[in-house]
Amino acid sequence: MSETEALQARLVGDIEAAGDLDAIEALRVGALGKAGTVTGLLKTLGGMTPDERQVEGPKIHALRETVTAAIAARKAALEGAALEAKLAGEKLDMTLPATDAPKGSVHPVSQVMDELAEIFADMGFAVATGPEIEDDWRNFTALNIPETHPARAMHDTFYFPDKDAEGRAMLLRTHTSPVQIRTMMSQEPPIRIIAPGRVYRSDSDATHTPMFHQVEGLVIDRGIHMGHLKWTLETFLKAYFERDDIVLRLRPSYFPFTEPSAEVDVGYKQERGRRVVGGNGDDEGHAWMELLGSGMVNRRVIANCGLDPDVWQGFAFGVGVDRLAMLKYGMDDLRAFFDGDLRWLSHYGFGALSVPTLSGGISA
Ligand code: 2U9
Repeated sequence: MSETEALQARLVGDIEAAGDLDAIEALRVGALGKAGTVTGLLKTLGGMTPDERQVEGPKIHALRETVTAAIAARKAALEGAALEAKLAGEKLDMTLPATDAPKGSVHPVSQVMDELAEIFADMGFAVATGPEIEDDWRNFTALNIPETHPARAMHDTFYFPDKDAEGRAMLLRTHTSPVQIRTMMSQEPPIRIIAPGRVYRSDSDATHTPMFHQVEGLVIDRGIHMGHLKWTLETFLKAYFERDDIVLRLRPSYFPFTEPSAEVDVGYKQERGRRVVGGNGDDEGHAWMELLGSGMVNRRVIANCGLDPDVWQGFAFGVGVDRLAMLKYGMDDLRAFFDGDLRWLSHYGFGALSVPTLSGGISA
């Protein structure tokens, strides 16, 4: 074996046995660096006769090529193995929750709306929604609210400057009732829906904001009476406040869209500076608080939607969602609901994964 062949065998053997990238680099410097063994052999070419150079030149150049290729191959193998090891150790479970990412929370109004949808779904009610920009026919006329009714005054309603294509005045809905009008005109009875959503009134003080949230309910079927209304509201409030001792008091009232109409009071007790719903309002230490409006749907409203009021009857009710949230979760200022203050939201907000279910607990 020539000197060149012996050197090649030794170098290739060492390279293939190199355990890491540092060892490879040391071998490269030792062979191909300025003072390297292969570089040294290349330098001997200058001192050779042309005949010797003709024989030795190709051998030494081939040695350099072989050693260079062996180093590159071993380096690639080691780098590949290092990457595999790194990937195996860096396994990322995408199903785990983020730990130090900033946390958002579910607004109490959204939470309460989810609770309402869950409670009413259990009683067979679907959730209906509709546009917040409405026309005055669906918002007022269809609901038996005459032109002269105070609710129509510019003072309470946000009107748009232009009329729609049919010449109807456009406005921001003042209640969610136009959703029920749309449902009655597009669906065959029986109807059982709740309509939760934003409503707008030109009103602003400690207990009124220009935008607030309502949920209204509507049942249309044959032979519906006030007993169905009272049972539904009682069952709803027991589920919502998560207690069985809810007592209702229905007081005669007036709304253009219901006849007869009733204001619904609920018994409560003052405890540690806040109202706690429950008990008979006439009992010692208790009082009544007005909570909902309700009634039998006015037959004129049923007829306005193209249904025969001698065949179809129904009941309806309405309640402020913000008010329901304040009563259950103990907030005292309505305006804070719409400030977007992160400290308020992190205090009163709900975890994104705490979805209300009847089986899992409504507000658990
Ligand atoms: C149709 C027929 C009847 C919905 C009703 C009330 C009584 C009511 C208020 C409660 C507090 C509004 O948010 S609040 O200020 N609502 O008193 N709402 S009956 O009656 C309807 C709705 C639609 C077709």
